[in-house]
Amino acid sequence: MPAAGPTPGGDGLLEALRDVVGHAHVLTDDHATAGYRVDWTGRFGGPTRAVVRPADTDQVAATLRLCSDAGVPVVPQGGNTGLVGGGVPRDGELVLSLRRLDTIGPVDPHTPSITVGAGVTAAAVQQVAAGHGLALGVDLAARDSATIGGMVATNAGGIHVVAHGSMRQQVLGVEAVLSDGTVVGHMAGLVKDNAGPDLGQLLTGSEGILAVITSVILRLVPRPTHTTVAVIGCATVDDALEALTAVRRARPLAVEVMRAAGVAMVAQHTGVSVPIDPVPPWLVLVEVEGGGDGGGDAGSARLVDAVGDRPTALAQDAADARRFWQLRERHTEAINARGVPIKLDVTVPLDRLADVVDQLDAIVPGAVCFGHLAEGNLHVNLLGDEATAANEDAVLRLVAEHGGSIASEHGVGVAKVAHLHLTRSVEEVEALRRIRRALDPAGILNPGVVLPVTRSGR
Ligand code: 2HG
Ligand code: ZN
Repeated sequence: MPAAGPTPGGDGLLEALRDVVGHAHVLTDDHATAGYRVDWTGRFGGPTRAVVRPADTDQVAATLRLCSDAGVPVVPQGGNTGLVGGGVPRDGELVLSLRRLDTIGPVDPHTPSITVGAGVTAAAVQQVAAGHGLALGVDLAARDSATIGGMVATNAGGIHVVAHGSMRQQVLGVEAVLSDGTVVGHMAGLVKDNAGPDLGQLLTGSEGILAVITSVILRLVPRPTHTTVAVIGCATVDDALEALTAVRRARPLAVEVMRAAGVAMVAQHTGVSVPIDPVPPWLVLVEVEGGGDGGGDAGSARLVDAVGDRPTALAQDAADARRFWQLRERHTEAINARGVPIKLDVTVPLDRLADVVDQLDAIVPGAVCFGHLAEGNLHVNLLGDEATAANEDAVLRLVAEHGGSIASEHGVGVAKVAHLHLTRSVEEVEALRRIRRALDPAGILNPGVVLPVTRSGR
């Protein structure tokens, strides 16, 4: 664990910050800042000058104004569930924790939508939305800790993208603070609003380099009353893709993919058994709306129709469904139990997936590979002797050569900065840099994240 940064006695900035957020919310000692300084993977992190915990937008604005004036770099942080090092300090930056911005509601049942503070967790939104028969369209394994501000800032994806899109598709309004303390945002919450470019969409996926998100209006979707979950065994990648195409007709909420070795590792780690014996090389987990009864359009009937004669385990009850999902969602934790991985999060065009997997197996045969099949989003985790910079480079180049993306849903953070050029042109990166300069002239917001730092330090 990296040590806390120096906190010089009588530091004028820290005193001024204490005046803004209160003494108890400027953390400087090692113990208090520990959970803010290292990311979930244990791979990224560093010392911090202080962790500042504002309670509202005004306090965020005052904090940023002080930091801009002092030229002190700031790392905005939500639930600290990121996996690419974009929300933890690297070199003494101040951590701006948004978790106390946890106002939730109101719900507009007609649009339908909900207004929430940046620090509200995905699980909390789901809980409030459920009370209205609604749901947040994005769901992910880190739901209990991941905050809405962070999820918008990283355009989080998760397990329901096939049905509802990623965070970008849920965002109807964003309030944010620029580095000089200016509050910007459009919180009308209109579904249709083409009165010029959409600043909220610009900030969605900007990873804290353009502004600090303080509040969001999110679209909600109808909450399914019943769902059916199945695990389908597939012999090859092509077979899994055929299953995907068939399953799309059943209007899936989720189509996830796992491999035998990864599933065996999760089963061993969690004690959850694999529902298909013998375990097939590829396992596709599908969830569709609708339960087991209700005639031809019931979820189970649509699924059975789609899977053909592949070996399939159909969840018989909620406990089965939970077990099937654990085999998928607990990959991350099972991987971490084996050591600190290099996490690659790539999109591969579906028509190249079989080729890419063949070549991947030649480069890193031990990689733990799973993900969101419908989007071609593979999570390639390198462990042990395979967790090398050379292998990371080879995998990302392979993906880029096949027209994929080197950062599918976790973002660029600091982890992928050196590889950004593989899928973003020089002109694109320069355009982003210009936008950043315009919005953050002091250059204090998350330096070193997304964009390579230039010789001028910007
Ligand atoms: C998931 O889909 C997350 O479970 C984490 O995006 C992926 O641990 C990973 O590589
Ligand atoms: Zn994922």
